[in-house]
Amino acid sequence: MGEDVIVSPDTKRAERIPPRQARTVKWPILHAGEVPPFDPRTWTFSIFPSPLVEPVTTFTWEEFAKLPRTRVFADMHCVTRWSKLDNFWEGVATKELLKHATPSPEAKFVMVHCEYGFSTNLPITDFFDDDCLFALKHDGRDLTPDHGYPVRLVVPKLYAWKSAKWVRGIEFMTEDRPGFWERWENGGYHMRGDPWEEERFRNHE
Ligand SMILES: Nc1nc2c(c(=O)[nH]1)N[C@H]1C(S)=C(S)[C@@H](COP(=O)(O)O)O[C@H]1N2
Ligand SMILES: [Mo]
Repeated sequence: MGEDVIVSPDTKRAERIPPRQARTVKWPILHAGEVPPFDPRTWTFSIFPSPLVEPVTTFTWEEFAKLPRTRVFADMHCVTRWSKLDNFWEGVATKELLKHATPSPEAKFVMVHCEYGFSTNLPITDFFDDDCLFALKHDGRDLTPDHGYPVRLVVPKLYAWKSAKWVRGIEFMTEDRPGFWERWENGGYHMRGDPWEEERFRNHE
């Protein structure tokens, strides 16, 4: 592994499988709804207009694809109890966005918005962690449509439902708000989702 690869801290644990998870070698595909089409002429990535961030920015596909890339080595843990170790991601670090827009200190949470209305919420500190990125590639190849092509978020330290596929934008928030899987009607998944603490469901808070 080259020196420019960020190794996610959880991969350095002596025991890399969180409690009550099992290792999978294949890569399962998991999402609600259909796989969206991708049209590079109309695709955009938006920082949602809000008094919490300046300036308001929208990237075209051409612009987003040209942003500097980072590489992250990380494990992935789905709340349905599979863990896929040794993933090699390439993409745009979430921190890269800070070169284009400045969130105010009142921004404490981020909502990640995806195709077809999917969303997921994160504390801003988790979102801007060093190993958090908008991935375009996995193990050296473009993401497949099923796994989020062209761009997905990867948040190694949290359960994989926070690693939103087919991302189209982010919203800064002062207060936390549930995303898709976090809503009661979709299962009431945990607002944070730390696999090491087994933060699976909100009603276990
Ligand atoms: N847009 C979108 N992203 C999503 C989901 C979804 O339903 N919609 N499901 C999440 C869940 S529950 C998991 S476990 C991971 C699975 O990623 P994979 O299909 O690439 O393994 O995607 C996450 N990202
Ligand atoms: Mo999941």
